[in-house]
Amino acid sequence: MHALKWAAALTSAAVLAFAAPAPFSRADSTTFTSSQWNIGSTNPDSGYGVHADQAWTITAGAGSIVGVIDIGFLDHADLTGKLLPGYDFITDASAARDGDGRDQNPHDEGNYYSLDGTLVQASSWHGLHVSGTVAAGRSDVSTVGVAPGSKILPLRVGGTAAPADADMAAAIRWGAGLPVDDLPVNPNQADVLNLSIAKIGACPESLQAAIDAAVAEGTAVVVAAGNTWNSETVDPVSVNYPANCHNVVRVTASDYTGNLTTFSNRGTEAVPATIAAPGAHVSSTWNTGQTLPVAGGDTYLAWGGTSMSSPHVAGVLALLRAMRPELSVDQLVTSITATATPFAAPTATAVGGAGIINAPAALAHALSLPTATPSAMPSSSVTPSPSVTPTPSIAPTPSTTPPPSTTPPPTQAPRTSLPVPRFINAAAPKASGTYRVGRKLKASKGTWAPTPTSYSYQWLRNGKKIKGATKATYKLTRSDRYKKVSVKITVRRVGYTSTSATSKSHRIR
Ligand SMILES: [Ca+2]
Ligand SMILES: [Ca+2]
Repeated sequence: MHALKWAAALTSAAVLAFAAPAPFSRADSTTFTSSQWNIGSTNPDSGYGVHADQAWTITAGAGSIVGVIDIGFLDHADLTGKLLPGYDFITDASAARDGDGRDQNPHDEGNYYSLDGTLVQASSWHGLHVSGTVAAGRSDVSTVGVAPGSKILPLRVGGTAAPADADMAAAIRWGAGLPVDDLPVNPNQADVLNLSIAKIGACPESLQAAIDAAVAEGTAVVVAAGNTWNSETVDPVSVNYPANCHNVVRVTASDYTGNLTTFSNRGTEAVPATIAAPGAHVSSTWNTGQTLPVAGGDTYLAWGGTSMSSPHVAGVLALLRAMRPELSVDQLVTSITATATPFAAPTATAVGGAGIINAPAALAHALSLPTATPSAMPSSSVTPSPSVTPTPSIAPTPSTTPPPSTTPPPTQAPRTSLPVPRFINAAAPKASGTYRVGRKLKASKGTWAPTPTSYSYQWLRNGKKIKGATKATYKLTRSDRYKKVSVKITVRRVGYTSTSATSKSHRIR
C-alpha cells in the first residue's frame, strides 16, 4: 500500500475527468446542470454551494494571498499570473524527485507510483487541483475558484511520501513571513494557509508551535478534516493532524444535498469541526499527465475529499481579507461560522461544524464588523470598508448557528455582540428616463450582495414619499415640475437586516 496520506479521496481514482462545462451525473443519477455547483449560487440543483459569485460583486480577492501547502504545483492557463514565488520544503530528495533537498522550485515532479515497471498509481496533481479551487479564473471558461482575484503562494511538502512534520512546520512559518533556518525571507506573507493534508496521529508540538506563530502573525490556518470516516471505520477529526491541532480552521466535506459526505471525518466535543464546504464533485484545474506533467496538458477533474473542501474555506477567507485586511484571524473565523448555511440535516451541525460556508453572507458580516482600535493594527494595512455603516442592534437572525468552541487565541474578544449580517449595496439604484412631466422613469435595482429575495420601490419628490408611487416605473406628473425626483429601493432576505438605498435625484422639467 502506498504511504500517501493526502486528504483527497485518492481511492476514488475513477473520478471523472471532463472538459468544463460538460454536465456529469451524480450518484443518484440526477444530473447537474452546472459543472460547478460548488462555486456559484445560480445552479438550480443545489443551494449548498459557497455562492462565491454573489461576493464577486464586491471583491474577487485581489490583494489577498493564499499559501497552499501541498505536493507541488504546475502551470495551468486558469492560474496564469496567479502563482507567486514559493518554495520547495521537501528535505528528502527521493520523495521530492528533483534530485536535491529544499530548493526554490515547488514544481510538482509527479507522485506516480510504479511497481516492477507497472504504473500502480498515476500522479494526482493534487496541489494544482487545490490551487484551482482557491484562485482559478478566466473569462472564457466556466471553471473558476472561489477567489479568482487572489494569488497563490505555492509551498511544496510531501512529494511522493507523506509530508515530514519538520517540512510542514517550515512551510507554515515561511508562508506566514516568519524566518526559517537559512532560507530567504518570504516577502509575500500569506493571509491564509491551506493544508489539505491528514496524517494519522497526535499533533506534533513542533507543528503546533508553527501554527500558533503563523496565527499570531495574522495568517489563518485552514485544514482538511480527513477522509477516513466510512461504514467500518468511524474516525473523528481528532485522529489526524493537522486537523487535531489547536488554532486551526477544521473543514469537513459537504455535498450538493447539503449533507456531510460519507467519507468526511466528523468533529467531537473535544475536537469540534469548524465548518463544512463542498467536497464532492468539485471540478478544478488538472493535468493530463499520468506520470510526469504534460506541457499544454491543461484539463479539469471533478474530485472529492476534504482536500477539496478546505480550499473553498481558504478562498472565502481571502475574499474577507481583501476587503478587511486588518481583521484578526478570530474575527475572520467568526464571520464564516456565524453566517454558514445550515445543513439540510440538522443533526450534521453537531459533528460537521457551524454549517456550510457562504461567501456573500460571510463577506457582509466581515464588512459590518466595527473597525478595530487604531493601536490594534498597523495603520499601513488598513483599508476603509466601503459604504457600510455599523449595524445597529437588530433582532436575532434565525439562520445563524453559534460558532463552535474552537480554541480561541489569547487575544480573543467576547463574541456576545455580533452584528446581524447586512446587505452590501455595491452600486446604487438609478432612476432613468427623460426627466420631463408626462414621461415615465424606470428604476434599476442597483447591485446588492447577497442577492435579495425581494425588492420594494418608493418614489420620492424632494425627498418625500409620493403616495401610491411604489412600482418599478413612475410616470411624472405636473406636481413634479421643478421638483427633484428619486427612487428608494428596499431589499429583503431572511437572516438579513432589510436595507434601503436611494438613487440620485433629478430635477424635473
Ligand atoms: Ca528539491
Ligand atoms: Ca523542487
